Amino acid sequence: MPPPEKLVGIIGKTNVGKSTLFAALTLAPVEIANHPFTTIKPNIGVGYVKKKCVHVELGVRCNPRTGFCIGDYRFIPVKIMDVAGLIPGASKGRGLGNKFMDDLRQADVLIHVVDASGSTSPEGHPAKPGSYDPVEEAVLIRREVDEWFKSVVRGAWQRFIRHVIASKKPLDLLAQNLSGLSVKKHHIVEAIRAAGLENKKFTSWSPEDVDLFAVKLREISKPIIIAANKIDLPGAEENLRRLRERFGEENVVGISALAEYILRKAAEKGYIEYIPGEPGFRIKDNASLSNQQLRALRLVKRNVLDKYGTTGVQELLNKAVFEKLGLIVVYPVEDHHKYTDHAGNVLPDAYLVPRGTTARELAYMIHTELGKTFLYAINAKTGERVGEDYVLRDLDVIKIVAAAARR
Ligand SMILES: Nc1nc2c(ncn2[C@@H]2O[C@H](COP(=O)(O)OP(=O)(O)OP(=O)(O)O)[C@@H](O)[C@H]2O)c(=O)[nH]1
Ligand SMILES: [Mg+2]
Repeated sequence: MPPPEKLVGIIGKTNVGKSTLFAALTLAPVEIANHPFTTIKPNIGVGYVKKKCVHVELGVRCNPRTGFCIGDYRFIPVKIMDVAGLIPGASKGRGLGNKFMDDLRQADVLIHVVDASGSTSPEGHPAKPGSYDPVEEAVLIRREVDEWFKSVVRGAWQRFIRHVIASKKPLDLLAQNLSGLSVKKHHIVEAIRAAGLENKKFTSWSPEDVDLFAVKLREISKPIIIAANKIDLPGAEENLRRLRERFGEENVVGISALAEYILRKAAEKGYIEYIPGEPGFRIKDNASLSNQQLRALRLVKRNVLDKYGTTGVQELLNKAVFEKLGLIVVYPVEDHHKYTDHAGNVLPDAYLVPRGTTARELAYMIHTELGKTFLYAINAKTGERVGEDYVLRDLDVIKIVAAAARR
């Protein structure tokens, strides 16, 4: 069984472009409209991170089983979820409240979409660009996200604390109670340390301690990257700079979800050649575009590509998955000379795995039996044998050698 697909959640204030970003990433048909609370039920789809494929280095052409290759790049699937929008005070029941956030309990990383042009009111009503402050929006909405997370953790904590005295392994018990939040034991250990609570007995934690732990746990187990959206509109560039100043350069990506959506749609219909993340596109010779379509493409070029280089959308997803989650890409193969599986497919799988994953852990991800009967692995690039503790490197091509399967 390959590693479970990562889940990227899209959150933010209502009417800032979350569903537009979702549609640009997945090309799934979803409702998009310029008023608050268009999305109510979550949208789930598949998007792709983009990475130079190892086939370039190996001089072969690959046959991906999941995802695809275009030119030198491998597009590897991740799950994307778009949910209803928040407004300030959501944790107190304003707008649609924050219960719908429960749909995101399994998310591994969150993309927080902010209207960098300041053209939506706190309640999500459209306004002239520059009317509102995106930094304030980002701060207020993040607070709502943390309030949601705190309320879920408080519930889990109460179940945990009732049984902790009888428990021999309290950390495992806590992890068990928090498993619905897709939280791992190492996340919990880190959060306890980050909250400065490592020397305090669980039974003497105050409600404030639990809340602080919850916020740290959110930061560690569901890191947030900010998508400063609508960079095509006036004033957004300056706000992008301010958002970066406030939240850190590495935590903010300027995007135009609408521009990416227009390009992806036009490419899907065969009007243009466009590869996500590229700085340009080419209108096909035989494309018969209406004046309106031509105008839209010209605006994308002038207001986004010429000014910022790209629409930012691919960079955003890549940063969320590779940087925030610290994942690398490895290619398991069965034939380490031809880089194929048993059916002769070249480089069939590209796995997204955490940095630090060992050869044996990879074997378990491929198949439990392969993990159990693991003997050694072969680094296909060098032909070297490596042991179970070998720590995988980015773009490794690995064959696992195991004892004959027991029947
Ligand atoms: N100019 C500009 N407008 C955008 C961009 N992205 C989205 N929009 C517009 O913003 C409005 C809201 O878009 P949606 O994607 O429905 O927003 P949402 O956050 O999903 O909204 P709710 O589901 O109602 O919370 C639509 O009119 C979009 O066309 C962008 O990059 N630039
Ligand atoms: Mg929406």
